[in-house]
Amino acid sequence: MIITSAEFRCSSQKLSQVPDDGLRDYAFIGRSNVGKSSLINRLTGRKLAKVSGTPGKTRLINHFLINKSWYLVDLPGYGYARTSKSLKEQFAQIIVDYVKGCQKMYFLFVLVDSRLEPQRIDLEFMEMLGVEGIPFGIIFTKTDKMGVNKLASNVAAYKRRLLESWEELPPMFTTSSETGAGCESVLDFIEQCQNQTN
Ligand SMILES: Nc1nc2c(ncn2[C@@H]2O[C@H](COP(=O)(O)OP(=O)(O)OP(=O)(O)O)[C@@H](O)[C@H]2O)c(=O)[nH]1
Ligand SMILES: [Mg+2]
Repeated sequence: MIITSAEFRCSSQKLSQVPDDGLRDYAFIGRSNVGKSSLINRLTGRKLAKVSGTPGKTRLINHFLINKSWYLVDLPGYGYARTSKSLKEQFAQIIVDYVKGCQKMYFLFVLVDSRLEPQRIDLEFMEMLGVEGIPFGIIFTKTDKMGVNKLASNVAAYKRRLLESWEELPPMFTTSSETGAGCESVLDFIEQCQNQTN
């Protein structure tokens, strides 16, 4: 898919403020600092989303209108809290409301750092998505930070871990916002979704 236009549409503090125009949302979620905003910028080839080396940069639900026909949605990260907090408390209400309640969210990309072994918070989050029947895929980020062999073995280990509790694996992508690797696959996937009528 070629992106011909990408523009910031709005930042929402709560679900009721999300654009209500029937256009589909493709949203990006994951732990703080995993690279959600960077990937949105790389996919669009524009500096749309705010990026920072300090976790917790994105605090609102940000809608970017793509090709005047669908949205990329940048969400706040989760898991950025003192360890004394329970897992549940590490998910801002805004995220839970959006993910569970947004009718126009068509697909959710869960971003995980390709360098790390499966993290409990991500696995629990995906578990919740499964229970709620929310369609999602996994994007392994920051692949430029390691060699191809290490990446392949990390992804294989992740799949093995998922297959302990899932019958089927979700769609998976490996990306780098630094080099642009894997971005085309993500856009092609969205294009296929856009070609589906429901
Ligand atoms: N090397 C490398 N660095 C990356 C990549 N993606 C993101 N980063 C860096 O990781 C840091 C966090 O990136 P963000 O895109 O702001 O992460 P985020 O997930 O949006 O973070 P929050 O909004 O805080 O939840 C920044 O310093 C980025 O430059 C990547 O693919 N490769
Ligand atoms: Mg961000």
